[in-house]
Amino acid sequence: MSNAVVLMAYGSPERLEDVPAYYSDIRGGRPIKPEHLADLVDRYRRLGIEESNPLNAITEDTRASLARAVGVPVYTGMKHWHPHIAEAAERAVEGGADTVVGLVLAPHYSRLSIAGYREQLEAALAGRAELRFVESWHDNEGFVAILAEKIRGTEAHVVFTAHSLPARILTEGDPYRDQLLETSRLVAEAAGVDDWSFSFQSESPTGEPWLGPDILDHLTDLHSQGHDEVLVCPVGFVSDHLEIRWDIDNEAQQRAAELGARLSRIEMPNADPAFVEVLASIVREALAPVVAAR
Ligand code: FEC
Repeated sequence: MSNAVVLMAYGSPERLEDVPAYYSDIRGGRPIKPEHLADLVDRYRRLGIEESNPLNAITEDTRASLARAVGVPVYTGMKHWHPHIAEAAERAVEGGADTVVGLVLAPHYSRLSIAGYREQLEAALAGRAELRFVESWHDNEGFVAILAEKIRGTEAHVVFTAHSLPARILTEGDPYRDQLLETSRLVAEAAGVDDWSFSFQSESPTGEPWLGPDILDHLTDLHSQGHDEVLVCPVGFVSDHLEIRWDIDNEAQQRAAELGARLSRIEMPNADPAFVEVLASIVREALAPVVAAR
């Protein structure tokens, strides 16, 4: 009887030449306009990923630290790049696991995000091991405490952010936005911060309406309300990657500069020991009934 963890992340192209195949995987085979591909290649080039890629390196650090913390094999599975979720599942089964914890490095559930990770993992395991899938950990006390620590005492207006999704999720009863607002409220309360708001970021050009407000419009609105100092706390993400280093550090920073406002952001949890301990506690909780039954 043995356990394993499949730790899942979005995935990121390792080299610039991987970007077309990576984008095609994200689009699920639907057509990509050449100007959108060129724009994406340009963003990755300007972040300097030719040599190495921050998201993949951070995920590997997190994986190794989590394995040490829980004393169980942890395999990385990427949704849109290598090693794919199916490869991680295969390694877990080959390693003799009969129970697999599926944990995504994204705290909030949506049918358009977390459900996709689950489907890939379930299909790959194909009943060969019991799956204990963590659907959401947006209100985890330890996670909330880590973020609260990063904004406590700030004089700036705090803007919590997360990846936008197509607006149709609201009519489909998806909990994504409610969970994001709950995390934001819990973090603000724990930090004793009253001056905060929420906005989405990183909308994709798919031709349908996405959830708003987008951070760039939101910064303009905040400026017109007299907020000239903003601290961005991206609650929907946990590591430094394209959506942080480009969309916040570049685009939002530029918009703030145009407005004459100051924008800073919190350090992402990445593979910090306190954050790895939060992940470890989630894994232990998921395995508790299994351990008790043995
Ligand atoms: O650093 C990196 O290389 C990867 C950064 C990255 C993360 C990420 C997280 C989320 N996404 C979510 C939803 C969507 C939907 C679409 C979509 C498109 C993209 C594209 C890139 C990209 N996403 Fe992403 N996302 C990251 C990167 N995302 C690149 C394609 C080009 C572009 O739009 O700029 C639209 C798909 C479609 O076209 O049909 C929807 C959600 C998350 C947060 C949860 C998670 O991490 O899984 C939700 C990191």
